[in-house]
Amino acid sequence: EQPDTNKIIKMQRFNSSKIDDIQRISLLQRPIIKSSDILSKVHPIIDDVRKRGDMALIEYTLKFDKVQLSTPVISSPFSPEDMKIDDTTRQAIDQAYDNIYKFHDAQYDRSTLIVETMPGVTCSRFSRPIEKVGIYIPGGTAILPSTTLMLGIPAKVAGCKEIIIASPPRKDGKVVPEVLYVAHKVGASKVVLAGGAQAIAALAYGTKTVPKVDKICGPGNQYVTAAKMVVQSDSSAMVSIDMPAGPSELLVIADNTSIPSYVASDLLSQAEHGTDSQVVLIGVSLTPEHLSNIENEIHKQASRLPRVDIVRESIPKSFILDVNDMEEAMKFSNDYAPEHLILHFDDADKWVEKVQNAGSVFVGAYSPESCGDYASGTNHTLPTYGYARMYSGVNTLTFLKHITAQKLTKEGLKNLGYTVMRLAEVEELEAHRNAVYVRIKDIEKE
Ligand code: HSO
Ligand code: ZN
Repeated sequence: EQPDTNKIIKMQRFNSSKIDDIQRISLLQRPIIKSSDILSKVHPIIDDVRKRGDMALIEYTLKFDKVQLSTPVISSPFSPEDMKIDDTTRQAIDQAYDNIYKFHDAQYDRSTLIVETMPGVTCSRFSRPIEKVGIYIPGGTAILPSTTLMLGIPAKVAGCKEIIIASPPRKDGKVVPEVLYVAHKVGASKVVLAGGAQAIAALAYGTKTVPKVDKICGPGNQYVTAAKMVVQSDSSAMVSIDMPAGPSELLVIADNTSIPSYVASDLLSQAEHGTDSQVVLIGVSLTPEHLSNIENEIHKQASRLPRVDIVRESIPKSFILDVNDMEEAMKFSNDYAPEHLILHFDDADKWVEKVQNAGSVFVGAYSPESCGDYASGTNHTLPTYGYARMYSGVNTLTFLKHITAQKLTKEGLKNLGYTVMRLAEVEELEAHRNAVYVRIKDIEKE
């Protein structure tokens, strides 16, 4: 079906004082994903890759990506020829790399936490990197060196021993050179030339050429997400994942101090990701004139975009909600729990403390989401679909785990032993009680 190119590109509009609770709830909801259809497609692929390894991987790449490979993996050191990019791109990647590295390195507390909880009882906690990690970089409608940075850098900072990147190959059977350049910079040991559920299965179970990993991170379409969920719940795969991922989202809160062309540009920057992107504008007592300036800007800027056809679908599914004050705007935003939140009004700083649920916040008129998507330092792999209520975005901790330790001295055991023995008695676990008793008995004899 051809898009109607004469149609005004416009978001839906609602007024918070005119909608009822049911409408409000439906505005807060994301489109329902029919996971059973997807699971029934994903299961056989996973089983097949598990059984037939590289052969299956090569066949699925031919079937889905239309590329015939002789081997599904390339190993480091990568050929300089395959990483060739122009100088301006290299400088941009290098600058983004430095900022993202700086911010993620600062997140890593390498010290050991030591607490003496009572005399002679010392508890500690230290971190260790997850040894082998798999990073999934989607193919699809955009090439994504930025996602390679956002996942590869925290893995490198954490000190993961092996970083394996998986990404569908280009039509010529090669990895996008920008992605390979980043793979090289973060010290990835291999790139698996595969996408979809087949790539996830290869990372989870391993094949002759793909090492099995301990954790799989990275965004992807519904098949990739479903495959991540499946392998995570299979104890024989012994693999964890970062978080469930869904289509990109942005919620902008703007008042009459906002700049209409900026507001429109931010909304469109997320709307161009895919036809299912979710963008929301909360207008805080906007004058009719200010609102129509924003709407005009949306149409004008959208019409000029190379990806106008995507935006023509995503923008009409998105909505503007008029509210009376900032409190109300914040309440809606916290209930929605957006992946990205832009606070576009004069005293935005003051409102950051009211943010309860969001993946990442952009404060003030000069903080477009694009900066966080690419290069300011924060991560762009963030919880969508309302999962910002309980998940953090990818960060250095994503690639680390914590180990606790304790040391009791004789004195410590004397101080704590009776408490432990009593609790073991309550639970009727005599062997537990005894492990303390055999020691206490000796200590008390001294
Ligand atoms: N906004 C996307 C990330 C991205 N943007 C990659 C551009 N490239 C995450 O929601
Ligand atoms: Zn983006």
